[in-house]
Formats: sequence, C-alpha cells, structure tokens
Amino acid sequence: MEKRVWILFSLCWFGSLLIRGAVAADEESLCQALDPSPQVQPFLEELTQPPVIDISTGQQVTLGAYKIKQKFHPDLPETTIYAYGTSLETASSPGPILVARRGIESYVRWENHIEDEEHFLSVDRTLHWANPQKGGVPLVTHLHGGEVLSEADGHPDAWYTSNGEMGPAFTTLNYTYANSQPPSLLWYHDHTVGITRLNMLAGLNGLYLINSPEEEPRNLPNGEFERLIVIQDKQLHADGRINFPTVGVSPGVHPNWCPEYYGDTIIVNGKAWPFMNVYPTKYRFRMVNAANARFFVMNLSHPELSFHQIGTDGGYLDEPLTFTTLTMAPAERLDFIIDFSKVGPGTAVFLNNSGSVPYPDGDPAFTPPSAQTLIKFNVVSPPENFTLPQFEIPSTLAKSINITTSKDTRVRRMTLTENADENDNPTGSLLNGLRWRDPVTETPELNSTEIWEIINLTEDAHPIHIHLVAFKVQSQQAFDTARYYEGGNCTIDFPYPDPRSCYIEDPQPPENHHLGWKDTATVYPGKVTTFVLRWTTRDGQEFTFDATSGPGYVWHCHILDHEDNDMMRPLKLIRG
Ligand SMILES: *[C@@H]1O[C@H](CO)[C@@H](O)[C@H](O)[C@H]1NC(C)=O
Ligand SMILES: *[C@@H]1O[C@H](CO)[C@@H](O)[C@H](O)[C@H]1NC(C)=O
Ligand SMILES: *[C@@H]1O[C@H](CO)[C@@H](O)[C@H](O)[C@H]1NC(C)=O
Ligand SMILES: *[C@@H]1O[C@H](CO)[C@@H](O)[C@H](O)[C@H]1NC(C)=O
Ligand SMILES: *[C@@H]1O[C@H](CO)[C@@H](O)[C@H](O)[C@H]1NC(C)=O
Ligand SMILES: *[C@@H]1O[C@H](CO)[C@@H](O)[C@H](O)[C@H]1NC(C)=O
Ligand SMILES: *[C@@H]1O[C@H](CO)[C@@H](O)[C@H](O)[C@H]1NC(C)=O
Ligand SMILES: CC(=O)N[C@H]1CO[C@H](CO)[C@@H](O)[C@@H]1O
Ligand SMILES: [Cu+2]
Repeated sequence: MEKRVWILFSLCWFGSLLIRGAVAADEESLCQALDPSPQVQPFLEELTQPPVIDISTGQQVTLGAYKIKQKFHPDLPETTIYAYGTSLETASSPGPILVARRGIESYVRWENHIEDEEHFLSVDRTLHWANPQKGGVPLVTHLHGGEVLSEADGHPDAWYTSNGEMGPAFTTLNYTYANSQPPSLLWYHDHTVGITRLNMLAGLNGLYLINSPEEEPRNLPNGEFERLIVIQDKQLHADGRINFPTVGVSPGVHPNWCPEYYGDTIIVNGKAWPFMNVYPTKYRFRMVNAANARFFVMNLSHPELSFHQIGTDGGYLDEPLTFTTLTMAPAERLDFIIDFSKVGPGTAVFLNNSGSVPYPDGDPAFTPPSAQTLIKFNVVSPPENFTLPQFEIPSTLAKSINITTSKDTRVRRMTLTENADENDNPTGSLLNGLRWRDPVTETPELNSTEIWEIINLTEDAHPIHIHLVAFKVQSQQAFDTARYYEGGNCTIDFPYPDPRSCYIEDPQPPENHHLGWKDTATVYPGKVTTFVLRWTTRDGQEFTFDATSGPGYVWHCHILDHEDNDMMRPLKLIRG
C-alpha cells in the first residue's frame, strides 16, 4: 500500500486542521469492499422510457414517494427501492418524466408515503443528518437546475416524514415551478440533509423537461428517435437488495460513511444494461448521470460514429460540437445526436465507459468490466414500407448569450479541502474550510454578476453544483498545491483566500462537457476552475419571483457522499 503523506496546515479561522496529502487511489479509498453483484447476461432487455406526465395544464399534480419492489433484470431478484409516482401501483425509479412548458407555471405536490421506521440503507448518525425525533424516513425533493423560489427548491432542511415531522426549513408540500428558463432537461431528486446519498441510491429521482417549441430548433430527431436517459450504478446482494457499505473508512469518526459509493451494475432507466434497436439514422439522446459518485467517460465502440453534442445542463449549446469522447460527472446532463447511418444494419454499437474511480486518478482496475459498457445499440433495417424521417442538426441552435464582467465584478475565491483522521483516512470534505452548519458566507446581491474561482486542494475531482442559476465555465488553470501548503507566498484572507500567486501556467479553455450553460461543473485536483455567474434569469432579467425570500439556496459537491458530509454550504440572495 501507498505510504500516505500528511501535511499539517493551519488556518487562522479554523484553528488547526488535517488535510489529506498526496494519496494514490488504493483499496482503502474505496472503503468497505462490497461483494460483487450477481452476474447476469447484459443487453437482454430493451431500453424503456419512464411514464410521461404533462404538467403544463395549470392543474396541480401529486407525486408521492413509495416503497416498492422493482426488477432491474429478468435474472435478478426483485430489489426493494424508494420510488416516485402518482400512486403506489405506478411508482417507478426513475420516476415519471414531468413535461413543463417555458413560461407556464406548474404545480407539484410532493408527498412522503415511506412508512419505514428506519431507512433500509445504513444512516450515519454522526453526520449532519435530518435526525427526525419520531423516526421515519425524511424526504424533500429538489428540482436540479430549476429557476425556483427557495421555498420550492427542496432545501436540505425542508424535509418531512410520512408521520408529519418536518425539518426547520419546511414551508410546504406544494411546490410552484416558474419554468421561466430556456428549454432544457432538468431532473428532480431527493435532497434531504445528510441522507441524499441514501435516498438517491434508493431510487428517488426522475426527469423534468422544459419545452419551448417556438424557440427550439426544428427537425431534430424526435418521437421514437429521441430518448431521455437516467444512468445510475448500484451494487446488489445475491437476494436483490441494494448493497451499501455498513462500515466506514474511518469508523471511529463516522461509523459507516464512505467517501464515494460505486456500484458494479449499470442501471439505465431502471434496467441493467439495456439494449436498443435503432434504424440507420440520427437519434437524439438526453442523459443525466444520477450516480452517487461515478463519472462516465463515454466512447462509442465504432470509430465511424461520434457524438454530435447539441446541449448541456442549461439547454442548447450555441452551435453543435462533435466529439469522440464525452465526460459526464454526477448530475451533469448531455444532449447529443448519434448518426447510426454511418454504420450498416447488423452492427452492434456499444456505449462504453472508461471513467476511473475515484475520478480522474483512480486505478483503472477499480472500474469493473461490468461498469465499462452502458448500452448496446443494435442497428437494424427498417421495415420495407417504412420511410426513415430525415433529421437535421442545424448549425445554430440557440441565441448566444455571454455574461460580461469588468474589473469591478466581485470575485470569490473558494477552496475544496478534505479532512482526515490520524490514519490518513478521509473524514469529510469542506468548501472554503467551512461546514454546512457554519453561518452563511455566500450572500450574492440580486442582479449582480460574480466570478467564482474554485481551488481544488484534494486528490479527487468534485462536480460543484450551484442552485438557482446557470453559469459559464470560463477557464481552468493549474494550481501549485505544494507551495500553497508550504505557506509559500499565497496569502489567506478569510473568508475568501487570495492565493493567486499559486496559480501557475496559463488558463486553459473549458473542457468539452463544460461548454454552454452549466449548473454543475467539475473542479479537477490541482486546478482552479473559474465560473462566471449572474444572479438573474439567463437573459439577465430579474427573477419572476422573489429569490431573496424563504430559507435560501445551497451550493455543494454533487458526489453525494461528499455533499452528505459537509461539502455543502448555504447560499442566500440579498437585495443590493
Ligand atoms: C396544497 O395542495 C393540497 C392539494 O391540492 C391542498 O388541499 C392544500 O390546500 C394546499 N396547501 C397549501 C398550503 O396551499
Ligand atoms: C475513446 O476515444 C478517444 C478518442 O478517439 C480515444 O483516445 C480513447 O482511447 C477511446 N477510449 C476507449 C476506452 O475506447
Ligand atoms: C465496448 O464494450 C463492449 C461490450 O462490453 C466490448 O466488447 C468492447 O471491447 C468495448 N470497446 C472498447 C473500445 O472498450
Ligand atoms: C408495414 O407493414 C407491416 C407488416 O406488413 C404492417 O403491419 C404495418 O402496418 C405497415 N406499416 C405501414 C406504415 O404501412
Ligand atoms: C460569446 O462568446 C463566444 C466565445 O467567446 C463567442 O463565440 C460568441 O460570439 C459570443 N456571443 C456573443 C453574443 O457575444
Ligand atoms: C511567489 O513565489 C514564487 C516562487 O517562489 C515566485 O515565482 C513568484 O514570483 C512569487 N509571487 C509573488 C506575487 O510574490
Ligand atoms: C434588477 O434589474 C432589473 C432590470 O433588469 C430592475 O428592474 C430591478 O429593479 C433590479 N432589481 C434589483 C433588486 O436591483
Ligand atoms: C494534480 C494535483 O496537483 N493534485 C494535488 C491535489 O491536491 C493534493 C493535496 O494537496 C495534492 O497532493 C495533489 O498532488
Ligand atoms: Cu466532492
């Protein structure tokens, strides 16, 4: 095993703190070794689409969370999960696709029908978790990427149980969604403080589409040629139960918290390794990575094929871009077209994954072969009497909008750090050296523009998600972590350290998956990544609701195991 190096580091505002030093990925960083899931034949079942609910009618729709059993594969036993649906009978994971229309408010009532006394996955009670006094499973639903009033944002403390207990930020079960933003694929998922990783792994997630036919490009693949996809990874016991660690990496501090959960079974729209029959024409795929911690680095098995990316988290790119590899961090969305006419009928095309765990520096051996393929496409000839529609990818997809900054634009410099115990095992991660329960420090002014320079002082990549707004990634730049820790000449000025003399090399343009409007973007180890944010709607107008009211918003790492252990901070908008 790798000798782990410790660096003692002290910050004026945080006393003395241990930061995990240089550690290569090893077995320990994967926490408790879980038994492999039962082996089954992949590509046996066809890719399915969750049910669709139109929420653009002005009528309130009620969705509940239910405990159900779902079969991920014909040869796997049923798995107990938590799932969203309009009733116990129709609940599924992923939940129904909610389809909204830009400019039309929708009303969703989110109910909790989970009657378990205890969560079926192991809660770590030493984390900052909801801790309901009367038992039960607390839930609260966040619309990821949504421009919403904070009372309807699914604040982590706005949880509630089925027996009527509520968290301190709770206001209502009835959420109003403004749908004021451009057409895009959002997703809803649980956001309960300290157990988001359990509720998401248990199945509480689904897609939310904002359509706007008037402004969307015409003639993109649609109908059966457009698929919406949720990808998760799960580890399963032989009896079908979800296998989640019960022993942590630093059990003396956190009895069962593990730094990152990875599963060896790939679940796509609720099926393990599905296949899809496609005709030799263009198909549009809109995906979300709903994994707790796994990054997907995707390739197509045939070099004739590529990804024509047309959209990302916040909707359409300005213009299409072609890539052979696409990376999708937890919570990121990708919208791309594959033109299967480039290969003939009879071809089997695999959507493969080469993402390492932990990402990006983990040992490739920790990505089991079973997690290296996600979907199989069988290219088949259409029936004789079937005319394939002619789809087009236009050269312009959306109106280009840039956020302009000036010398006076407020800059916030934030650090990502990891704490560890005396045996060098991680015990949690922090944003800017602060914990979730520390007083709010990010209080941006409504209508203002800000630059966030996020410095990663850990060995992992962290997908950082900011609620309410979409932002642009401006650049990433190497950061001299060694000099920073040695004291060097980087000054630290609480609460916003100014370590600019440790920025080294030239700023690099954003990566492929960071182009366009983002709500989640990855900050790589040893890098500073610069976001430009505007506390307005996408086109620079004041929000259609009072974004300063209610419990406020949050920003956090979307590796759920990190988010649940202090890598989340409050965010409260104020009036300038
Ligand atoms: C929430 O919706 C339910 C169901 O439509 C309704 O009975 C209730 O009055 C609403 N509550 C509030 C506070 O609006
Ligand atoms: C994916 O494609 C890229 C670009 O063609 C290539 O460099 C890489 O080796 C491929 N990876 C795999 C796992 O096929
Ligand atoms: C892609 O996955 C398929 C099926 O698992 C496998 O046979 C193939 O070798 C993989 N291709 C690459 C380039 O990894
Ligand atoms: C095409 O032919 C099949 C089989 O003969 C028939 O079932 C189907 O309805 C036909 N479809 C169209 C679009 O004519
Ligand atoms: C926004 O910035 C991009 C990249 O620099 C540029 O290509 C585009 O023309 C700009 N759009 C506008 C409206 O200025
Ligand atoms: C900081 O130290 C480095 C290396 O010692 C040096 O190259 C750099 O010029 C210094 N920067 C400032 C602002 O003093
Ligand atoms: C925000 O900007 C809009 C114009 O875009 C203006 O009407 C509004 O008063 C501003 N609000 C605040 C709080 O500054
Ligand atoms: C790539 C890189 O610079 N990684 C660094 C990230 O931060 C840790 C902790 O300071 C360093 O050990 C890594 O070398
Ligand atoms: Cu993280």
